[in-house]
Formats: sequence, structure tokens, C-alpha cells
Amino acid sequence: MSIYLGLDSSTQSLKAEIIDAVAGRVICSEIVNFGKDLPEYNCPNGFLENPDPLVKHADPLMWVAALDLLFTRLQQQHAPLAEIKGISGSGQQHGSVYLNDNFGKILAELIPAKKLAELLVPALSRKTSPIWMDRATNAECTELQRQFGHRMQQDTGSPAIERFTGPQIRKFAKDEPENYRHTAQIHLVSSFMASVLCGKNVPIDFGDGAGMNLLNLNTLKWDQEIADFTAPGLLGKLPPAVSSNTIAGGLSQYFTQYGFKPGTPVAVWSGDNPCSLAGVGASEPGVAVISLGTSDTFFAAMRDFKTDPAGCGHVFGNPAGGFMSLICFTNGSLARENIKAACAVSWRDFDRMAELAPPGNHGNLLLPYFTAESTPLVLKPGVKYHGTEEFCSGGSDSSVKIRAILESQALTMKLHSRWIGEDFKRIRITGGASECRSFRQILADVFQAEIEKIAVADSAGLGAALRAANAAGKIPFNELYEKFTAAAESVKPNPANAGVYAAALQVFAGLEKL
Ligand code: XUL
Repeated sequence: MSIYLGLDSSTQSLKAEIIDAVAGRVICSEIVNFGKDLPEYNCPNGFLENPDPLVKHADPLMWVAALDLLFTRLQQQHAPLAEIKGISGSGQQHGSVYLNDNFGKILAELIPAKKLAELLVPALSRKTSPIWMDRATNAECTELQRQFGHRMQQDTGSPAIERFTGPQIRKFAKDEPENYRHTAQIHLVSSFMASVLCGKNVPIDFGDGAGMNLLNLNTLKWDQEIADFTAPGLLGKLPPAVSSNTIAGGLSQYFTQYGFKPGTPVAVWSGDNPCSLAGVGASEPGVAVISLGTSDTFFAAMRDFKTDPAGCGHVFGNPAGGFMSLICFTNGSLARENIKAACAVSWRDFDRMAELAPPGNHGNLLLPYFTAESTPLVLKPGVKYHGTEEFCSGGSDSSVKIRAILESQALTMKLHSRWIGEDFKRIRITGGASECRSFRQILADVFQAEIEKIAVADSAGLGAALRAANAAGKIPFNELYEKFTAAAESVKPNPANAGVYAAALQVFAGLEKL
């Protein structure tokens, strides 16, 4: 048997996808929802409440508590854990975990009599972890930009970005110098989880490492000068950066209590977006991916290294080698959920009602900044409506409101992905809202591209499992893609709507500038 496990540590949950790489099937899935299953960590939406809307931290102990609970559930459903030939994972990007010099020793001596969340308490040099939704580092970004100017984007793939790990580390070192001094290791969510699995500190992969404003993408090494300016002695606190198919180590003895074989190979984890690129079978250039999760992201494997002149898009490592582009829209599902709640409809009606308004929606659009936005950068949340008087005063039908959010989200993706310079004719779609048929048609019409959905909804978890099969089982990605990522459904663009949306795009671009 050729069985591999992919784990997906996302903003709101930890999921498992177990695949049979020969049969080409997901044979087992499981989920732990942080808000519902671990309410004691006070992160109903994956982060801790904070009076400052720009601050978004989570409790890293919740992530490891989820690991124990997930494995318990997999064991209860008799998942073939002893048969697993390799494990990898996907982590929400940019979030960082701060550990003191007990961490390595504690990991080496994990004992099944206690749970991970209890064992790791003395290892934290900072109780909370800033996550990708945090925007509290604007001052640090300004300082980094002032110091490095255009080189920051040229060499790390992005200008200094609020949610990226380097600016976050700089803020921590400035605000809490004592706690920073006691920090021996700084991990990403991905490398932290992989370290726990392996019972030792393990590297960060190029895919996720590129989201830190610290990795030089020309040399694929930490940038000494940027690291030194970011925070004192930072280089000594970072794990090495390695390619995404590196085997980080063997599974710690601790996990035999769930039925795993100790020493099962664990491949380095990567970020959720790089994993999704693999999970939808798009690691060759030419096909773009839209992932509709907590955030909406638009990404594609890159032909040549290229950066976004507007500074909103990023370059990350492609887990299959080379680079990928990525643009993140923070107000993804949050905006859709807000409109759904305002219209008091079910998701099924949300989908159905969007089709009742015509393409172009009588010119009604909105800038959906329910929370601070990364693309374009908006630090002061606020929704802006544009169109008929009725729509702007909130009096329109639900169908118009719903169509407005979906068309606006499709237009912002089109507008902010132009720098990639490719006219994508095929786009693969994944994530919860990819179920929404009307949204798929709107995306097809706005991009004038065929929108393809694959059968497995958790593309990050599947991508992690495929990466495990590639790294530990040496199965080529192409072989895996043939078996796992064929399009299950596809929506064709309607050429008759191209003009309406080309005009709407101009209006939307103008609105953003106001
Ligand atoms: C990407 C980003 C998000 C997170 C969480 O830059 O911030 O997509 O990875 O999903």
C-alpha cells in the first residue's frame, strides 16, 4: 500500500487527508474545528479577541492541542495510521511561534502520559502568535522600506508587508526586548507543527519561507543584511531554509500512542497556498488558481521571477520547484458572510439569488473592506458602496446585494492579478465558496476563462499529502496529478458578458482610487 498523510493547519481548523497514492483516492479525512472543538482557547474564529482591530494573535498551544485531538479521532475511525509511508503538512502562512531554549529538549522527551499542549507550555517565549490577519506592523514596514527600498521586493519577492513574519518579529523585538532575548527559535506555523511531529527543530521550506521578508529568492538563503536590521541576532534564531521536498526527520515516538509507526518520514511542511498549488495540480505555469478560504487568494506557478509594481502581490516558492505568484484578499469569506447575514439567507439561497440579478448588476459594486484589507492595502476598515441610490442606501433586493459582493470580489481579483502578465484561459478553483455555482460563472465571465473545480475540497491538505508522496515515496507530481486532480466540474465563460465586465473593471479600478 502507498498511503500518505497530509495535514492542514489553517486559520480555523486542523484537517487530515489520508491518500492511497496507487488507487488515486482520499481514503480518510478528519477535522478539528478550533472554535467548536477547542473553545477553551478562546479563538472562535481562529484568533484571540483584541480591542485593537489590527491585532490578530492566536494561541499556539491550540494548534498542538488540535493535533492530539485530530489523531485521537483518526484512531477512533480506524484510519490505517500504521500503514502511512510519509507525512507532510500545510500551515496558514506568515504566522510565527516564539520558543525558548527548552523547546528542543522538550520535543526530544515528549511523553504520552501528557498532552502536547501541556508539555509545550514551558517552551514558549511568547504566549501568543501573530497570524496572517495581523496588520499592527505598519511602522515596522515603513522602517524596513526606508532601510532597503526597492531591494526588499526585488530580493524577497515582496515589499515589507504588515502580516509577513519579518516585520512581525521586528515589532516583537522592539516591544518586548526581554522576551525576544529569551527566544531561541522562531518558527512559522508550518515549521513549528513539523518540529512537533519530528520531536526536533526542523527547517522552513522555500514556499512558506518566502512569506517572511527575510528569504533572499536569488540565493534561496536568509538575507543576512535584512535579518540583522529586522531584529538583533535574528539569523541565529531562524531554522535553515530548504527546498520543499526535503525530509525533515522521522515521526516522534510520542505519536505511537495513536498507532503511527515511529520514524515514519515527515517531509517539511509548507504554506497553505504553496500546498494548494500542488493540491489542484497547477504547479506548471499556464493555469491560475483561485482559493476561496478565510482569505481569497489568486496564484499561479511563475514562468519567470517577476514582482508586482503595485506592491500588493507576492512571490513564494513553488513546492515543485521555481516560484509562484500570490495575491491575498483578506476580506474573502468574511465579506461574503457579512452580506449573507445582512440578507438573512442560507448559502443555497445566496447562490441562487445571485443569478436573479443580471451581469453587471445595474452598475452596483462595493469595496468590501469589512476588516483591514491586504489587497489593496487598507488599514482602516469600511465598506464603500457605488451604484444606484437604492443600493447605496441599503434598500436594494438581496439578489443585487449578493451579486454586488461576488462581482466586486471577482473584479478585484482580475484587477490585482494583471501584473502577472498572463491571460489565463484556465483557472482552477478551490475552497468552501467554490461550491457557489453563480460565483464560478461570474469568475468565468470576468476573467473570460474556463473555471475548473476538482473533487477534493481541501486542496491544501491534499497538496500536503501529495507533497508527502512526492518527497517520501519519490512519486512524480505529474503521476499524482493524473490520479487526484482531474477537473470534476467546469464552467465556461460567456463571451457575451465580456464587454459588461471590461467596463465594470474600469469603474472598479476608479473606485479604489477615490
Ligand atoms: C497569504 C495569506 C493567507 C494565509 C492564510 O499571503 O496571508 O492566504 O496563508 O490562508
